[in-house]
Amino acid sequence: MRYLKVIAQDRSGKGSADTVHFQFYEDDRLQREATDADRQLRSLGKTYLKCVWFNEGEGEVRHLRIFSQNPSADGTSETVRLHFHEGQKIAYKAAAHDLDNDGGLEVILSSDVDNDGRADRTDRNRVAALAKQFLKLGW
Ligand SMILES: [Ca+2]
Ligand SMILES: [Ca+2]
Repeated sequence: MRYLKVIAQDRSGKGSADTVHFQFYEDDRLQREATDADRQLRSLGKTYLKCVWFNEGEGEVRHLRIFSQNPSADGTSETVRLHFHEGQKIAYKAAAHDLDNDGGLEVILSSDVDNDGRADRTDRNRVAALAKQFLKLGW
């Protein structure tokens, strides 16, 4: 199974994340690493920073694992799942579904993904943006 691991870090100790790392995994083996200097990953990194799920210093305990599922195996992705991890534990999750397989995401399941204390439309927009930006990578 393939997934993308996204890690944000507050390396300068200013109380907000300043660094985003990306690790592409296949069957739990690291295939490729990248940063948000990679043009393809810049907007995904920006959206992820808005979720305020980051580590102090160079920690990696908090991270996002994002992957797609295609139950009908027709070559297009029907579901994108987002697991916000605290170590091996999933702290919270979100998902985006393309029900009619037209490339648009009709159903967004989301809690307070950006950790501002409210679960609202902004959270669903962030999940939709992360899902779309992830699908563009074709991973
Ligand atoms: Ca659709
Ligand atoms: Ca929120």
